[in-house]
Amino acid sequence: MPLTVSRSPEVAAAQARGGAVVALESTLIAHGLPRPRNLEVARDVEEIVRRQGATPATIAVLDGTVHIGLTDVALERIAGEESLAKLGIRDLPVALATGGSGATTVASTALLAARAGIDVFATGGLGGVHRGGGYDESADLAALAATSILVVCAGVKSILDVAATLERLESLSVSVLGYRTDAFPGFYLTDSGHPLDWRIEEPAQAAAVFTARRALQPGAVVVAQPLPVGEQLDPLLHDRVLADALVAADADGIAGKAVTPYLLENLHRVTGGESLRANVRIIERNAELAARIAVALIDGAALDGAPIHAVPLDTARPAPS
Ligand code: PSU
Ligand code: MN
Repeated sequence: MPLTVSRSPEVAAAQARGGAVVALESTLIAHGLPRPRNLEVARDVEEIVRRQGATPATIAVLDGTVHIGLTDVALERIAGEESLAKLGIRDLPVALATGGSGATTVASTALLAARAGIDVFATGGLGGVHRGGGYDESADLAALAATSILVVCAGVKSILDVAATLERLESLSVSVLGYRTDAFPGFYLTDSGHPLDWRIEEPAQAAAVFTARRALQPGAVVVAQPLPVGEQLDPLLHDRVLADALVAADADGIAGKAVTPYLLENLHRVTGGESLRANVRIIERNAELAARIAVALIDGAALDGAPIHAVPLDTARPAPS
């Protein structure tokens, strides 16, 4: 059975003319942000991508069909439907075979985007290794290891064990670049406290690394962009509410794919919307950078067979302008 995908007219037109396209995930709309702000953000982020000269492709499964690019009616459905399924890769075949609907995670969005010929994907924070004794590792990590995609994010959600997640990304040979930073971002926080091996300064460098990666083997290039210090969540507030949220999740017996939405919702509530504000800024900024990278990737490809050199990533050297 071939995989049937429905492209929005906008995405189909962009791909037909070889234009830049940016994939956007729908789980953060359906399960990561509260209603009705989530719908505003979903629309706003698409506009940000368009303003950079790229085409947004928000991805979801509706009534058994993969949608690459959503109409406004479909966006309303994703944002508004109570108890919409959260579809990781393992859930996709079930939804497709049974005519189901759901929002796609980083893992399933990356897979579907790559299958649809989209190279660049913007999200908030990746899933990863959860904290605590029980073993919980997001399927995002294995998916990124297997998929040729460039993902722009603000690191991994700070609800996770960041050190363990970075180790897993290394084991899985996922390329990780800091965008204008030497430190891995901490999602709500500018700096997770963990250093990075590679730093880039310009979107074209991200595009060149992705091109080189694709020539080598499948697997993702993660471009980690931090919030500016002035826009991060107050670190003291962050540490206090996160500790409380983790205890509450444990006490409430939250498990499986409910963990991430539970923790995010708890934080948005107890920070009086401060974590939500930071989360929205992360998504907006990442969408903008992803669009600029997608445009750079198209421009690079138009160099007509010119060899693409690995960019100088050494921070001691000045970045090419
Ligand atoms: N980042 C956000 N908000 C989110 C998520 C990530 O800012 O809602 C979602 C993504 O869809 C990610 C998923 O793939 O959480 C990870 O869930 P899990 O930990 O169950 O794999
Ligand atoms: Mn999990």
